[in-house]
Amino acid sequence: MTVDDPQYYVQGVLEFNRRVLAKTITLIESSLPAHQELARTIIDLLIPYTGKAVRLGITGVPGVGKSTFIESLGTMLVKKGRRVAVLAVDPSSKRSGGSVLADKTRMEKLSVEAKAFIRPSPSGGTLGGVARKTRETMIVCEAAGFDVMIVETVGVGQSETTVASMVDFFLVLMIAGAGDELQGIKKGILELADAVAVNKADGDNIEKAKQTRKEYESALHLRMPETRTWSAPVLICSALKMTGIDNIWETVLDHRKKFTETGELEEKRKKQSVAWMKELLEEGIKEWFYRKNDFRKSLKKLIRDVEKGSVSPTFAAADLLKVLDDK
Ligand SMILES: Nc1nc2c(ncn2[C@@H]2O[C@H](COP(=O)(O)OP(=O)(O)OP(=O)(O)O)[C@@H](O)[C@H]2O)c(=O)[nH]1
Ligand SMILES: [Mg+2]
Repeated sequence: MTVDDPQYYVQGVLEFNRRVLAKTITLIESSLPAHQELARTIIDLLIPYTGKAVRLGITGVPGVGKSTFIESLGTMLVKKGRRVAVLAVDPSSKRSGGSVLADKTRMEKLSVEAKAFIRPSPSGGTLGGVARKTRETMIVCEAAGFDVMIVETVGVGQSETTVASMVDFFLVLMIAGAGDELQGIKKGILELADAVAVNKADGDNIEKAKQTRKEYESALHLRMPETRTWSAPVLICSALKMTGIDNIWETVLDHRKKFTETGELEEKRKKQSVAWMKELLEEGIKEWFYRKNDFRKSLKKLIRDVEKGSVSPTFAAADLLKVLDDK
């Protein structure tokens, strides 16, 4: 089999061949059209082998302890016999030459585990592009037999909504302390949370963490329960001392059990798949549109006209969209 044969990758991934796994992910991350087409075929062939893994998303502001938490949770899960893949969505990856490096060193215990796989965020491009690559990588990892996917993102942009849309369970990490921190949380992020964990509950910080937990509990009570089956609990943990981590994992499993029984998990995943397809479709339409040469010329001219004020934005847009009527 040659390296442009999809079967080479599919078989390698299914056999848990690490070298082929890495090669497949490199294809997914490549921007060459030929690679992307090959990657699409591979993904399509691998999809039937996926769906069983626990998909867990984790967010929190820089410094909250995401990497330390994932290291602790990951090593705990590996000890339980799980295979853990850690992926990241960080569209601002330009800054993260450092972050990737830092994570490699911070997750030093997990990264040497044979049953673990750590892949830093695909770099460059739009959030949509980074998310697509991470979603596809997730599929490849699941097909390879990883049964826990941890997707990490820094909670400072749109990326947490994106990650929440690709996982079964979304965990928001918080830090104990300053009372006004509650106000500092981006509106909407608590809406996404299936659980909140107050991290760094160790040493002198334990009492503060308990206090913060109470504050978040009342903040969360103000919102509607997520579903009839679930309302997000607030937990405390220390990623550093590895306390409370098992409790958080139990919560993830409890959520999974309940959502499986009610059919909500399947429903959630269906919705996510359709939303993903629509996202790709819209992206594709935009790309196709902007690639058209005659369109680009008219666009340039109309931009100048709109700037001058000789044509209204409404008219200009309608005029450009006329190309669609010709088809
Ligand atoms: N005391 C204490 N310190 C912690 C805990 N978890 C993380 N830290 C420390 O907090 C600092 C930041 O931890 P990271 O795990 O790198 O945080 P992060 O959220 O991954 O940060 P970014 O990658 O920059 O977004 C490090 O110095 C950790 O050692 C904890 O549970 N207790
Ligand atoms: Mg980190």
